[in-house]
Amino acid sequence: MANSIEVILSPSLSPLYEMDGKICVVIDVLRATTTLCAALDNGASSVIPVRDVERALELQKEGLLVGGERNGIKIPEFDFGNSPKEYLPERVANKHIVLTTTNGTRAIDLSEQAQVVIAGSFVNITQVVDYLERSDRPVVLFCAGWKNKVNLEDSLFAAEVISRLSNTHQEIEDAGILLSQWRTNLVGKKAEILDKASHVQRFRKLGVTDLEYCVSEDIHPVLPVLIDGKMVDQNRR
Ligand code: 3SL
Repeated sequence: MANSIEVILSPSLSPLYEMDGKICVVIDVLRATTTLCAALDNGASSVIPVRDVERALELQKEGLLVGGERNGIKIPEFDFGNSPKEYLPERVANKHIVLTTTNGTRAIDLSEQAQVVIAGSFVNITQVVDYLERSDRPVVLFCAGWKNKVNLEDSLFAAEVISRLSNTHQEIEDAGILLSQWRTNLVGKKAEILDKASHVQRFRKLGVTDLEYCVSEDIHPVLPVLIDGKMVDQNRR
């Protein structure tokens, strides 16, 4: 029998979903889960998601490197912003990195009831799909969105995962079915769709040039899994 797959299109909807016993895939294509994958693939020992800037600054005082943003802009005291391109091996290898972002780390925080929490983005999509295919637990795809609003890029990723799991998983509610049907009209139109995304417009205003990087498939083949409050690469455990 197929496993079930559900989609949370925005964090504000998350209280409506049961996560107990399920695998939750947190998705923030632009850019938190992409950055998380980049840091782990470039050798970081872990990425520690925290919800507040204040908590991140406390951890920085304890000697940890700290990265992230609010509204797309780096916090002045932080060691890194939220561009995956900043998390280079020479800066992150063998280090624990604290990350706090507007939406992505908040979604991780909200998924704590899940049995397993992993981070997904286009940069590790095959790792995510392979893991879900092998597992026998129900799946929740949790789109981080933008300040509780639905966004195109996370929805696009969720739609792609649903499509790739069509032999093993079945959408059990309307959001998943909606994305699945949307996806059938999308083939070959990813760039066109992303061009309309509100966060891509925001990037343009801020001069952020990470879009192409963040939608490149499988450039960071890691499987970030949350263990004791830290995201670690399952493949290295
Ligand atoms: O909201 C988030 O978590 C961030 O990924 C947003 S940004 O792309 O860094 O602006």
